[in-house]
Formats: sequence, C-alpha cells, structure tokens
Amino acid sequence: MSFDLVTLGEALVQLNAQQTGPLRHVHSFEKHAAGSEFNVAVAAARLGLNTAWLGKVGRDEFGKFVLACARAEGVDTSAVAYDDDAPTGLFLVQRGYPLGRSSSIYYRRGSAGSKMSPSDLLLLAEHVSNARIFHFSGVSLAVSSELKEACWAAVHAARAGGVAKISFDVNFRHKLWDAKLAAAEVTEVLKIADLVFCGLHDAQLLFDARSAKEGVEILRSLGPEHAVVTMGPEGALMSVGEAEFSSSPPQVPVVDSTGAGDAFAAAVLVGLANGWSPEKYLALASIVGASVCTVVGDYEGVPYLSELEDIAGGTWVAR
Ligand code: KDG
Repeated sequence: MSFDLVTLGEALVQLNAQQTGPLRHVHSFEKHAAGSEFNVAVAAARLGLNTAWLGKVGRDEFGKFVLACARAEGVDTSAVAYDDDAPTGLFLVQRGYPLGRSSSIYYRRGSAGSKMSPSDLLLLAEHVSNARIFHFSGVSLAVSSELKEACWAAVHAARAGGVAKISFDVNFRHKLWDAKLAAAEVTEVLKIADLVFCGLHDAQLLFDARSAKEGVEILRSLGPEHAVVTMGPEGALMSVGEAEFSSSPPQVPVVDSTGAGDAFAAAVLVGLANGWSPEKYLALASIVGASVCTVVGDYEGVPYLSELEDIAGGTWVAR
C-alpha cells in the first residue's frame, strides 16, 4: 500500500463543554474525535490526499468511536494497534474561562495511545516507508517514551524508504512536559525533518524567538528547508528555500480554535503533495485553519476541496 501522507500519534476522545465556564459548573459535553496527528490525517483526507493514520486505541467504546470517525473520513486505519487493558485517552475542553480563554484538560495518563511502541505497529515500516510524506508532532514526543520511540522508528523507516518529506509540528504542550526538555528533543527532530510548523508562542518559549521572522530563521538554522511560524488570526510566516511568504487569514467569528493549527498544517502538506505554489497553499491553509475555528470540534470545520473552491471564489484550487 502506498499513501500520500502517513501520520503517527495518539487519537483521543474530546469532550467539549457545551456551556462556557469552569468545568465543575458545566452540565453537558459534546463528544468528538481528536488528537493532533489524527486531525492532520482527517483534514488531509478531506482535502483529497490518500492518507493513513497510525496509532493505538483501547478495545473499548471510545476506541471504536475514533476508528469509526477516521474511516468515515476515508483515512486508512489498517495499521492501528489495540491495547486489551488500557483505555482510549480522553480530554475535556473547558470553554471561555477564565477571561474568555479555553483550555484542554487531559485524562490520558496510561492510555492505549501512550502505550504504542514500534513493536505494536507491524505495518509501521511498510506504511511509512511507502508514503510520500510522514508527519508527527511534539505531542507524541511528550506523551510517553514508548510513543516517542515509535516516532523515531517511523522517522528512520521514512528516511530509509526515501520518503520525500518528513513533516513535524512543534505543538508544545506545557501540561505534558517542560520547555527546556521540549527544546532539546525538538532540536534533535529538526536535524532530520524537512518541514516544520511552530506557533509563535511555542517559538518564543522553546527558542527565545522575538518575532515570527526570527522564529523561521531559528527553525531553518536547525535543519528544515521549509519552516512555518503560525500566529492564529494574525496569519503565518513561511520560509522556503530563499523565499519568504506571509498570509493573512479571513477574520471569522471564533467558536473553537482547537485543531486549527492541525488543519493549517494538513493544507500545506496537501499543497506540497499536489505541487502547488507556496503562495497558493499558504493562502489555502489560512482559509482552512480559519474555517476550523468557526465550528466546535478539531476537524469538523475542515472544508472538502470542492467546498474550498467555492469559499475561495472559483478557479484557483487546481485538481
Ligand atoms: O491540536 C489539537 C490537539 O491539541 C488536541 O486534539 C489534543 O492532541 C491533543 C493534545 O495532546 O493536545
């Protein structure tokens, strides 16, 4: 089997509060499937890539749920592993509190996804080494040593298989590890990654970047030929080869911004896989990221390619 894109990481069930405020006063939650690399796989599949997701789920109802979501979106799950004892991980989204902010609260320690190791994924080497792009994120480095090892095994399989691009999203999660350790581990990954995504705030925390420009310069100096620093509604700065590109996303009413960075990254990977120009895929990615912010859930707001053509006004999304 050969895929345009293979992603590796933990899928989680997201319980998103239906009321704003502290969780102790919330009465009801919406259930969604999520997880950074899972989101990237789903978004890329919606945008037309032949995509596989690798991860481990519990033999439980939530494991069945996340797999059903992936399959419904056309994501290949044939290399997913199961844990007979550990549960599929969970996180809750507390919305609009404090001071209008939202945050994620994890229930993932000891989860099935965190127990994934290279030996769980018998098809890992085959899936990864036959892909055009392999993508993972700093969340997977932070969750557990087993999952981190699985990522490194996949990176080596990708390199050995001649995979065109290794893509990495820094995705620093301060609830999972500290910035100093993260900076050291991320630096190791960037020695081998071709493409890196990093939020401006993460670039500040991990690498002392004082601006997006400094952020892309630092990231490029660590290895990748293609670096993107994202700034939410303020857009993104992308450095590719000798050129720099910036984007200004459409300003939208934000309902839930979780997952916007994953959708943005997926759209960039779609552009690369399709050979689009950097101007075009950056503009596309900005629209896709903004669209996710208008809908509750991590990937539900990702448009299909045909919808994107309508949103973008017609002819510029090439087939
Ligand atoms: O990017 C969205 C993710 O942050 C969310 O789905 C949960 O993967 C997750 C994490 O660990 O924060």
